Amino acid sequence: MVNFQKVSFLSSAPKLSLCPPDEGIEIAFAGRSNAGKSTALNTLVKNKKLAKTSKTPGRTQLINFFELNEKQRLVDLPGYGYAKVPLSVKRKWDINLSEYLRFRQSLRGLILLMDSRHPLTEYDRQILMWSSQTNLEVHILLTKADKQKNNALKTTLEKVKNFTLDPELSLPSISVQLFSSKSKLGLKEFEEKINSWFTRELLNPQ
Ligand SMILES: Nc1nc2c(ncn2[C@@H]2O[C@H](COP(=O)(O)OP(=O)(O)OP(=O)(O)O)[C@@H](O)[C@H]2O)c(=O)[nH]1
Ligand SMILES: [Mg+2]
Repeated sequence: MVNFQKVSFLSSAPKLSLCPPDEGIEIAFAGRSNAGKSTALNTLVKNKKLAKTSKTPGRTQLINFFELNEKQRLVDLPGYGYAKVPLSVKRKWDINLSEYLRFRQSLRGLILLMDSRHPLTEYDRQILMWSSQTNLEVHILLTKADKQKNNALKTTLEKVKNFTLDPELSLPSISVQLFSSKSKLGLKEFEEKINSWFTRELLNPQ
């Protein structure tokens, strides 16, 4: 079992070439701006102040690395789809994000967060395509589940699951769950997923 509370901030980087050495295992959090990435990371490590969160989209603008131990890191990525950023900045960031996702060797798992009220944006679909091209494993968190009724949540969960299973897209197996940092719904399932990604590699190093 990984001790998530032993986490500490390591460094921030604007792009792949400035990231810390590409060794060990990394699990990154991606998703639209304001989806709840930084909050979910904080919920996982039980420290509300570790990753900066904000009501205003666009809070996280660098790739932030958090170290669990010498070989294991959690990575908070900037959100995409933030309308108020100039197009030129957006384009640059798209390149930086796609480079990180496609070429980072230590990246072994991606937590893709989608607000459960607005899942599967164009950009979410793009990320799923990039991940399938590099065989990157993805686990989807449908966040802010505390903001919706059970029926609506069930429908969203089915819709996203069906999308990942669409034979025309031939995506690799992707797991999906409901999550709330506020009510802690789904926290155990989320912890277990991350744990399994980290520990599997320690048992069967590549
Ligand atoms: N109700 C509710 N609000 C949440 C939840 N998770 C996050 N939020 C709120 O959503 C807002 C955005 O959260 P962040 O964690 O900063 O979002 P982010 O995805 O890191 O955003 P960027 O860094 O801008 O990409 C904050 O006001 C959070 O308090 C949740 O589970 N329930
Ligand atoms: Mg953030």
